[in-house]
Amino acid sequence: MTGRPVCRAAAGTFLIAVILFAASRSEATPFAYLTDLGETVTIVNTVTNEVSGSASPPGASSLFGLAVNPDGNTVYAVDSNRLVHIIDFSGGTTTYDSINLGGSLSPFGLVITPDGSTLYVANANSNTVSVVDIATKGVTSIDIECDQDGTNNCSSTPSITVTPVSGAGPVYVYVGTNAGVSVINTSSQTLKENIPVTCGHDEACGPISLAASPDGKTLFISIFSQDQVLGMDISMDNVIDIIAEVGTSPEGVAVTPDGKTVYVANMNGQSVSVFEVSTCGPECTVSTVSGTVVSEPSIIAISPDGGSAYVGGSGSSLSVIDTSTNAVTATVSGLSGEIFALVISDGDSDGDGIPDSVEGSADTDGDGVKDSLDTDADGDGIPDSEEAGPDPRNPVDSDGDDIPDYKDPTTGGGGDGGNGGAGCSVSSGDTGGGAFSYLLYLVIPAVILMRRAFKKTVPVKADR
Ligand SMILES: [Ca+2]
Ligand SMILES: [Ca+2]
Ligand SMILES: [Ca+2]
Ligand SMILES: [Ca+2]
Repeated sequence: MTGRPVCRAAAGTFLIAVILFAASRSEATPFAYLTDLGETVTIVNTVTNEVSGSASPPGASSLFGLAVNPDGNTVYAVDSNRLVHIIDFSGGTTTYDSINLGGSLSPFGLVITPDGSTLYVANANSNTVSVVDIATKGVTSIDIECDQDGTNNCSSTPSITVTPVSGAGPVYVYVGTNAGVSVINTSSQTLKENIPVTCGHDEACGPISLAASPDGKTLFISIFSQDQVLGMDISMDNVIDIIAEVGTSPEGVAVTPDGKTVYVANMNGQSVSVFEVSTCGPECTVSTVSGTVVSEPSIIAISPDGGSAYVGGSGSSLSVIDTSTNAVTATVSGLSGEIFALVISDGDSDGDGIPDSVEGSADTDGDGVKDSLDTDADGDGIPDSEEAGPDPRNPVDSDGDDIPDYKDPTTGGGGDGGNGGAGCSVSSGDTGGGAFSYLLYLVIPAVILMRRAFKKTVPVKADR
């Protein structure tokens, strides 16, 4: 099945620079951004777990999907006026711009490619995905050809995600439809294929939410009506298996940045399921997060260091799960309403130059402070900022054991300290064989979307 660009929408844009955002906002902090079908994007500081401000794009109406640029400074949101709002926080001020998608589209879900160049908008009820070139503001459209029965309803509430978010290889955009999964090849910007998802008596049971593993090998698919999560093996030609029986009515799915753990928000089950990917063979061992989560949990996102899972539902708060204990340990309150979409930007919480997504949430030296907040992660007296070397996104690993010097107590502690990790004697420009590239762990771009149409109905599980 071959996709084709079907139209070129008018890319009318307007630029309005406004400074409306007065709340404190440090570039170093990872922020969660939320939409709630209103006219504002709410901003939550993920270190303090408090609402730290909001952004109100001019002309916005019913904001839906969200994405954050890997640079961490720009947030995009689509709305019912068919605008892609561009909210730029760089330089300590907030400026707004927008791109008109044109036509009669109903933009719903939004993702950005890992290189930050392109937005993909899943449109409701039109079987199309709009493609926005951020640099040129050009808009094109791809027919995802999921409409097999002529009713044109295969994409009533399409979910969307992109993979891989780290590593090399082709980048694909996955769109969940009522019929299955549509795959877009981002290099050719064409439809690659449609993969049907069926349940029970060959009835289509469309994915309600999608999340990709950071390495691009697996797509996790929640099936609301079946209380199941499917795993699609991308590297094995998109073979789909049932991998997890989860709580009642699963919606939002999220994968930790290390790719090891999957969290699932079960709306009618009033619970969050969790499984380690290593237990899946193919069926995974599923456990339930302890503690009380928000009412009707339906969306979920993981902090860039992997240490916290944020869960939203029908109320005006978020539950925060500590991923090291899988217990609810905090609540973000004071949101403006029911959440539609949630994304979290990367940051540098301890200001040592190494992004949270690189540092992670382990506590290497066991001093009770996780690495993303510890300026001397291995406790050897040499600051992380020195041991990391010239490229903090690819920190120096002088002994080549895949443990960077700033986390490796067996290197860098020679006592000569000095400048730029001189004790490690690695030539600059060579991060050593086996150095793991964290470069594109920057953001968790999966916009986790709800389908409120299902909300009040507890589905009947089909016979299998
Ligand atoms: Ca840091
Ligand atoms: Ca520590
Ligand atoms: Ca150190
Ligand atoms: Ca090492």
